[in-house]
Formats: sequence, structure tokens, C-alpha cells
Amino acid sequence: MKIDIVSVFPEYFEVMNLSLMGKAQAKGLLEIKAHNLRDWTHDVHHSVDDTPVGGGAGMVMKPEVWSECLDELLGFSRPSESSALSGTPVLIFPNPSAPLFTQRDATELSHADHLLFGCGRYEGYDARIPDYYRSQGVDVREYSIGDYVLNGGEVAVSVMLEAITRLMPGFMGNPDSIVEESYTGEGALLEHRQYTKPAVWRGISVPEVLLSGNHGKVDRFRRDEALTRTNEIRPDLIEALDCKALDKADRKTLMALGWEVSATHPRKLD
Ligand code: 6GU
Repeated sequence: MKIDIVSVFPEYFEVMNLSLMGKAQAKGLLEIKAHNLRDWTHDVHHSVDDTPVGGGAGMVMKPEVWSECLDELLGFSRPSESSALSGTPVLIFPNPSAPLFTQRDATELSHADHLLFGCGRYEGYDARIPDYYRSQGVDVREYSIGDYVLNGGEVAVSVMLEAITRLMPGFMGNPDSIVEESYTGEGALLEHRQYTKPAVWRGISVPEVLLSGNHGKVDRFRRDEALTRTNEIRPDLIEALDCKALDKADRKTLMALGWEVSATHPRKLD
């Protein structure tokens, strides 16, 4: 997978050379290039932003600099050529006012050949930038990574990239470890809690059933814990479950937690 990132702080992405992401680059599985947006400016100040039209605080990133940069990285010199281009990258803009980036998006994007991220700073970027590339047939996405505000898109891009690349075949040492995780699949639940040895530590025992060697009981215990924890912490995820996908024991557990499970999705009884 080829990954281009445009930012006014390209050095920020030197961390991508560490850990599993660095190994994946060394293996040739990933090729990450961070570009400096200011390389596409022509003025002496290398300015990339301007005041917001209509007034307000802060600065907005100018469309002209971005378009010179993105035209080049997307490989089209004239707009009319773009629609004929196949294999153009997915163009992604981090944006705190966009839909939430989820595991589903990470899974989908892990199959892409080429991703191009455009990191905004200041109060954001001119809204015509994503609109324009969409109008040219580019697959443009805007994502937020959560309900809080960051100074720029760089952190959000590194979060998205880590979520995406670890799902690529050959990226993880042990691919099994991503199968049972939280937020995967249709019936997304928070994961059960984990323990390792010793069985008693500082007077605290691991749950007895995990030592039983009875895989059926262990699976059931973990599933019930996942349901119970999700009910407490993220009831919205319970509401999104498909009742048809629940087994008899799941239903019993959810009913004990105050859910009605006879409709399409569980419904909390008051
Ligand atoms: Cl994608 N960008 C910024 N600047 N802040 C955020 C965000 C993105 N997602 C959550 N907060």
C-alpha cells in the first residue's frame, strides 16, 4: 500500500518508521511518504492560509496551494484527465466536523492500493477542496476521530493509519489477535477483560472459570462479560446488535440486564 501524507509538519510522521509500521515499511508492505505542503507555495512567506470569508476567528487553508499539491500527487495535470484515471488514491481529510472514523472504515481502507491524506491546520481548509476533487471523480473522505478538538489533522492521520495498516494481510505477526477484538464484525461488543499468570496476584484472583480448562464455559464467561461491559459502557452498541445473531444464552444475559430482545434490535426496558 502506498501512502502519501501532506502536512505543514511532515517531520511529525517520522514516528511511522518505528514499531510494526516501520517493520511493514522495511518489508515493502507499506510505502509512506510525508510531503511538506509549503513546497507547493510560490510566495516568499510560503503561506498556506488566509482569513475566513464571512469573518470569524482563526485562519483557513487556501485552496490554490492544496490544489497544486493534490493535482501532482493524484497524478493529474489537467482536471479533464482525472475522470479517465483509474487507480487514483482515496483522498482523506481529517476534520473534527466530519463523520466518525470507525473500524468499518479502517477495514474497508485496508484493501486500498493508495491513500492520500491532507492534514488541515488552523480552523481547517477551504470547503471547496474536497468538493472539487469529488466532482472530478476522486473517492474523497472526511473523518473525525472523536468528539474532542485537536490542533491539526496530524494526530488523527496517525490514528487512522495505525487502525488501517494493522488490518493489512501480513502486517501482524499473529493475525488471530485481530479476529476477536472489540469493534470488529457486525455484532460489535467491547472485548472481555484479559488476565495472565499468576492466578493470584496481591491477593486478587483471576476468575475461577478461566482456570477450569473448559473451553465452552470460558467462551460463555467471556461472551457474558463482553455483553455486561458493553451494556454498562456503550449501550449504543447493544442497541445496534442484530437480535437474530444472538444465541439463547446471549438473550438470557441481555434480558437479565434489562433488554428486550424480540424485535430486530435490542431495546432497553425502563
Ligand atoms: Cl480529524 N482533526 C482535528 N483537528 N481535530 C479532531 C479530529 C480531526 N478528530 C477529532 N478531533
